[in-house]
Order: sequence, then structure tokens, then C-alpha cells
Amino acid sequence: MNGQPLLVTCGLPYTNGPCHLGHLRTYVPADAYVRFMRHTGEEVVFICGSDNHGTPVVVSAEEQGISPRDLCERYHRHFDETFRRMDVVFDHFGMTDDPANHERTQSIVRQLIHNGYVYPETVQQCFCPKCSRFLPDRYVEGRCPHCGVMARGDECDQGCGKHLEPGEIIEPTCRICGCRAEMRSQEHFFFKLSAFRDYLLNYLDGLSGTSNAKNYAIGWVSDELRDWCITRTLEWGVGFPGRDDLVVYVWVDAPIGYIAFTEEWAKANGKDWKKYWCGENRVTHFIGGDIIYHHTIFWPALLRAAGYGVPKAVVASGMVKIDDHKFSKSRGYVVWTNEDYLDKGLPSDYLRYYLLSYTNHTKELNFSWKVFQDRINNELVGTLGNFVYRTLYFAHKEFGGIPDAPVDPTVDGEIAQTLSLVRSSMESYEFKVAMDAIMTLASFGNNYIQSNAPWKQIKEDRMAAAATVRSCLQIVSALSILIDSFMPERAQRIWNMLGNPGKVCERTLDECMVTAGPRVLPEPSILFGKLDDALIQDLDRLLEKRVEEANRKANKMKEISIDDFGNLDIRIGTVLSATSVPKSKKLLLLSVDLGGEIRQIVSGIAAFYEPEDLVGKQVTVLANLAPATIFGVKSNGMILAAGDKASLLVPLIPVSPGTRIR
Ligand code: B3M
Ligand code: ZN
Repeated sequence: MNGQPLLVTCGLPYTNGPCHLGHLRTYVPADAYVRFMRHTGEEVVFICGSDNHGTPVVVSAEEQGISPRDLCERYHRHFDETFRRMDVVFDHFGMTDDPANHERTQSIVRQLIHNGYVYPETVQQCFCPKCSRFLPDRYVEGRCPHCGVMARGDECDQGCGKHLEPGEIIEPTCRICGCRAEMRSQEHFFFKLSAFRDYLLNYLDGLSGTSNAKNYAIGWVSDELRDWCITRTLEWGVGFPGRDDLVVYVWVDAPIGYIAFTEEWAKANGKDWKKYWCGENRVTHFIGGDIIYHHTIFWPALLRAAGYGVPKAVVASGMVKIDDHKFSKSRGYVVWTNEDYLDKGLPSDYLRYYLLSYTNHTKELNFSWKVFQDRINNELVGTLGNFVYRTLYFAHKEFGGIPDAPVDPTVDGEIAQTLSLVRSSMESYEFKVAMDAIMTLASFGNNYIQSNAPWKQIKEDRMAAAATVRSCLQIVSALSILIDSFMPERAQRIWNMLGNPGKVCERTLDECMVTAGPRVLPEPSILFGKLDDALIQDLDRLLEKRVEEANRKANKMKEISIDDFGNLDIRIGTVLSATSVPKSKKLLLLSVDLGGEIRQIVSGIAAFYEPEDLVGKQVTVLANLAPATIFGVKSNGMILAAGDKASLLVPLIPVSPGTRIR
């Protein structure tokens, strides 16, 4: 509360597909944080919007045969509605394709050019001869030059996670027609990121947020900073000033959306956006762990270069797994927010609770319906709901409401202690610790009511029973304010059952300690209902079906002729030596005797085999794969392996090296 209001943002969802659990893992904690900060008396603006540009959107629109703008509007509405249904409530939810963002982006790019941080350079780009066009970003697929895994044009999304510059991907093919891409030269514009090394090291040192964001970023800056190509050959996007044939890279105009949306919000609310973005500020970005690079390196450098203030904090969430499998829409390991959850009639508060209390914000969250059910039934129903209901029920039945009695100082002490732990945890983005502390208070309440047994006390000493009930009601009241950030809908219900007027979200934390009553209360209702086994089995089955479906699709490969097969030169070879590849945890460098020739082959099997165990073993080699350079090492062929553990294909009966597979 230092006069400067807090501005909190969430990473902008691409408008190319529906909202899923991976999104919520970032948005729900961000929303809880904003609500909590408001309870502490902070002025907070909560800004988000949809990310409409770039190849994620254009490729999807092209595949669906609709215009990018139509696709964007459809999913923009979808996200806006879905977030509200999850009680994730932004002060403004904009679109990066709206005029405010086009204008702000062009103004910033002009400023960058004016300040000397943008330069032209002719570079090699992937080009599809069949579609006769350049292939930016997701239009091209191939292998990562760093780790050798299948990658998209601008990002190694399945492997090492590195950002790839145009033209870097190896063995590029066109995503639309599958044709092998060619390299052609073209003039593009680069942002001088490399000029910001010292600035960034100093900036990152003072960056708040979660340690994962800061530490990754410091590692990357210390490693190497390369200039970023900030233009693309696309029709959809924000035009690059002075060039009709180029738009800016989506990672330029998307974060600038944070500023443009603040402007839109400020305009509608009579505020000054500059207060948030020019000079010292309190901007806090909540993002997924996969876009740390963009938010801690590229974005602050860009802001600095254009003369804007830089973010104060970056809070990055850990990855989501589904039933122990890597989250993957194409493989069916996904939970859709509407289809699988809200549309089944499940309450937003349950999923919010699960997401906030499952594990630390920066750790991996392994979702399963069974664990979800257990947590809800044992904790929300068994502990929190039980305590609130039995207290309110007893108070209503025996005293007609809140009795006139003092609150036990031990109870006050317990509430105060919880309050301070919740506060410090929320301030350090430890949402689970905060949620656990609140549940501990509910357990304390259960023990308190159980050991004092007001149903016995009332028979001998009505005043003692009244004091117990009054103390428990104080805990209920504190719980209602405390859980509001996490489960706003249930918090309001408790607030109403306590006979309070107005909205609990408008109360400050200090009011947890305020003694309410005496007053008459209505009969309470049950707060949380159990999730039954049949429902959970249904949901599990739905997930299984989706995975089966995805497998079927993936296995439906193109039919090939015997001649096509004849084009594959697959041979058995004997491993002569195996060594690790410097700086890579996944790769081994093998030298393989293919009968009459020795091949050097890089293979991504380091995690599963000790190099010395491979020497002398026979392996199967695709020998006529075009040579490639992986991690700076030449690779000439591919070792064939199957499954997640890279099980090597070996002949049952040894054959002489070089024997062809027929
Ligand atoms: N649209 C989504 C992602 O890569 C991307 C975020 C933009 S935040 C400025 O997760
Ligand atoms: Zn990679």
C-alpha cells in the first residue's frame, strides 16, 4: 500500500482452441492472488485478454477453413465466458487484434527503431515450394538443432523447450502439405537483445515472483543472448511499420497487449494507464512455466529499449500432467474446462480448491479424477464443510443464532496465527501453504467443538455452551473471509449464513478478528456435497476414450507401396563406441559398423543406456536418412527404438554388420 496500485496480468490464451486445465493452473492462482491482495486493502487491477495473432491462430484457421478474425472472436468469447464460470474475474479482457493494441505495438516498434535497437538483415527462411510461400513458426515442423527432438519452427515444444530462430530447425517440412521445405533468403528485422545482457543480469537480480522464473532467466542470460527476429511473412498480425509484406512476430504484440488492455481499461474507468507502465511500477505477470523466457528476458529488454517501465514480478506455474502422462491435446491427455467439468454440473470452487491446494505453484501438478474426488470428499466435505455446518446448525438449533458470549482467547490466538501465515504465504505465492493453513484452522475448529462438546455443556451450563458456540462461529466467520480468495462462491454462502449483509469480497482481513452478533440466524444448509463414485468413473472413462481415440488417429498412417518401403535403407550395425554429447543430457554419439563403412550417429537414448553397455551390441539403423547436425555434431543415420524407454530394435539371431532389412 505504497500509493502505487498493483497491476496483475495472466498470460494471454491463444484463440485457437478451448480452455483446459493447463490454462486454469495459471489463471486460478492469479485470480486468488488478486482477490487476496484486495482483502489486504491493496488497489489491484487484473488484466488479461486473448492472443489473436501468430501462426497458432492462422494455421488453425486455415485448417478449419475460416478467417482468422472469426476464429479469434469465437474463442475470445469462449475464454471470456469460461473464466467467468470459473470465477476468474478480470477487470478487462481485451483482444490483441483490437485497434488499441495495433496502435500501441506500432508505436513501440517505431520507438525501438528510433532508439537504434532494430536492424534489418537478410536471412535464410524455410519456404515451401509446393504451397509457394514462406513458412514462419508453426507452418514448419522438423527437428530441434539443440536436442534432436521433433519441434515446431519457433519452439522445441516436445524436447528442450528452447526458442528457435527462423531457419534454425533441421529437416524442415511444411505443416500444411508435408513437403520438404527449401531455404530461401529474405530480409527481416532483428531486435538487439544481445545489447541487454548486463542490463538484464542486474534487472533479474531484483526481480520478484517465483524462484523458477528468476533462476531459469539468470541461467539463460549468463549462457548466451542472441538477437531476436521480430518480423514474419504473414498477412495476419500487426503490420511492421513501413513494410506491407511483414507483420511483427506474435511475441512482440502479445505482451504489448498487456499495455493496450490497461489503456482500454483505464479509458473506460477514468484512470491513467501511464501510471502502470511508465517508470516505477508494480506489474506482476502470472504465466505458465513454458513462457518464462519471453517474460523475463525478451519482454523487459523490449520495454527498456522503448523507454517503458519493466515488470516487478514474474510468477510461473509448474506443468500439468494428466494421470501421470505429459499434458497433450493431440494424445488425448487433456481435461477441458467446459466439456469435462463445468458442463457436468461440477462447481468451480471444487476445482479451484484442488488446483490451489494440490502442490506448490511451481511444482508439477499430476491431475487425476480419483485424487480430485478424495480431496474434495475428505477435505472440503469432511473437514471444512462439516465444521461450518455443525457449528451453524447447533447455533441455530440451540440459540436461534449467534449467542451473546465472549470468544475464547485461545481461539482468537489461533485465528490470528492463521491470518499471519496465510498473509505471508500469499505474498510469496505459496498458495498451497496458505490453503493448508486455512484447512488447519477448520480442523482446529472441529477438534475444538468436539472436545468442548457443547451438546453436553448445554445440559449443565448454558453459558459455557454459548461460549463454545460463539468461539466456533468466530472461526466460521474468519474462514468465510479467508476462503473467499480461493472459493469465492462458497465463501459468500457462509457469509450469508452468518447473517451478514453485503459481499464478503469487500471485507478486509482484519475483520476476521471482529466479533459479530449476537443475532438471529436462518437455518443453515450443507456447504459441500460429496462426489460419488459413479460420476468419477464416468469422467475417467471419458478421458480413457479420448486417449484411445487419439491413439487410433495417430496410428492411422498413410499406406505405402512396397517400392516406398524399398526406399528405406534399414540395416543392422554393430556399435563400435558410444560417448555422451557435451552439454546434452539426452544424446549419445555412436560409431556404428555398417559393414564396409563406419557411421557416426547421434541418438537421443542417453537417458536409458550407459554408453559402455552399448559397445558390441547390434542395432537397427535407418541408413539413408539425410545427414543432420545435432548439438553441433554431425549425425549420419538414425538408430531405431520403440516406446517411451527407447527400447532398441535388435536382431534375434546376430547377423553380419551391414545386413539389410527386407
Ligand atoms: N499466447 C500462450 C502461451 O504460449 C501465449 C501467451 C502470450 S502472453 C503475452 O502459453
Ligand atoms: Zn530441443
